[in-house]
Amino acid sequence: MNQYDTICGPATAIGGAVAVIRIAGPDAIAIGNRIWHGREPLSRECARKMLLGRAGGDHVLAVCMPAPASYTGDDVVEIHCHGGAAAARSVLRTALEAGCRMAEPGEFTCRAFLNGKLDLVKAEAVAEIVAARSDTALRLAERQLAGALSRELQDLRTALVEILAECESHLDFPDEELDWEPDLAAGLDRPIALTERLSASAHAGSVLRDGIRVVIAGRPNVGKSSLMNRLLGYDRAIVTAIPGTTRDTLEEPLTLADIPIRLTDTAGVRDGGDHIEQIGIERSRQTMATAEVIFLVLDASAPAPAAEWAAWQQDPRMLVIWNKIDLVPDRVLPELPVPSVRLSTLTGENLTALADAFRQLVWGSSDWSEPELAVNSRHAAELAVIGQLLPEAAGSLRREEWEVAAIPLRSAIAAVDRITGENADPDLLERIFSRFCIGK
Ligand SMILES: Nc1nc2c(ncn2[C@@H]2O[C@H](COP(=O)(O)OP(=O)(O)OP(=O)(O)O)[C@@H](O)[C@H]2O)c(=O)[nH]1
Ligand SMILES: [Mg+2]
Repeated sequence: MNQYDTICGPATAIGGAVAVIRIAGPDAIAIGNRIWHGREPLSRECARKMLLGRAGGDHVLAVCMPAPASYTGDDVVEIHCHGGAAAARSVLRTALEAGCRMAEPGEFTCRAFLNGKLDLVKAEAVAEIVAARSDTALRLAERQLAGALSRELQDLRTALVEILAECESHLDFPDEELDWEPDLAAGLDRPIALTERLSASAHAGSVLRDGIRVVIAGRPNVGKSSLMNRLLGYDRAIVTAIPGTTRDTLEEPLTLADIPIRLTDTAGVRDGGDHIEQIGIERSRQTMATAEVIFLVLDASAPAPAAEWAAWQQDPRMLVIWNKIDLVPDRVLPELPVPSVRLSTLTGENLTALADAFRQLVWGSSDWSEPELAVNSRHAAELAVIGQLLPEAAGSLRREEWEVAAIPLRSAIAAVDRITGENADPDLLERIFSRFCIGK
């Protein structure tokens, strides 16, 4: 990514009513004027005004956002043309012919980062807003973009820098009677607590960003595929009264209890069946092995489950679903050592109980409230490093070993800087921004 090129890319998904082509870089306005023609040329004087004109043979709107008051921090021109692949491509082609280079994935946001418009944590939030699959994940990403996490990290950094400065003045002026902080180690209590709090948010961050893998398992004919269809809200899986209907695993994304999940329906596990069914059953077992949550469906109208399920009942990933209670509404069901719900996928009765039990299983509590912020795995890895370094530094400070204490303090500050992208190395930037979509 060369920062001095003028780049272009589609800022909207192709296929909508309107497509936005974004041009950014030192020649953006000149190139904009080469491909767009209106009553007056694009210039600083018409900043942030929508102007009607023509480009690539189409009637389009153009808006000019001169540096530094633009998303990327350099000159930006956006052309709003008719949506649809051909119309957008035509404008894009003329921009390329007029001297632009096609933007790499995430290159606009990368420029915003390099121009100091946002730190790395905020840049990541931009991608997360685009990728958010639940309202909670979206709000989390919006707060991160607004600076909720950046502020905490800034606080952490400031506290560490102050302690390091004190530590270094002990080294520089060992014999002077300065106004020394009496208990420097205690000054690390708050940074340590903050690091722990941020680290603890990683689980929520991973659940809300990456979602979790949920598998529907059980014997044939208990209603696994019916449950899949009910949760999806449409008939995705084939449902019949014949045991062994589902032969292969079937995966779909959805949101349950505001948690993004990948839900997999599996072939009912039983002995016998033909060769194809046995391959399907082997897949079911493999899918279950890697699942984070297992919905074990049992038929409430059938005799108590066979002993083979007993082992599964010890599994902390398990949520037992007694299905078909419409057939036996008054039946007293056996107590189980794992959470269980009773419902009917046929009538939809009690499905909300499943969402509640699922929320409880994932968050470990029924009164889970949305976190203010949640770190991602990259942040968590650095926070783990900081979490080790700070107690080490505190120990040295208590022993008044200033020189020794300064080493972990410096390393911890460097780790905070890696999170926010201060002095970030190009490989890291490449890794992060390549996950963005083109035009973002
Ligand atoms: N009465 C009643 N019938 C149900 C309910 N859920 C599913 N069924 C019926 O049970 C039969 C089996 O349903 P499926 O969803 O195909 O069961 P499955 O567990 O996917 O079965 P396999 O794919 O063979 O493993 C069908 O005839 C469904 O209509 C329920 O809640 N109540
Ligand atoms: Mg099925």
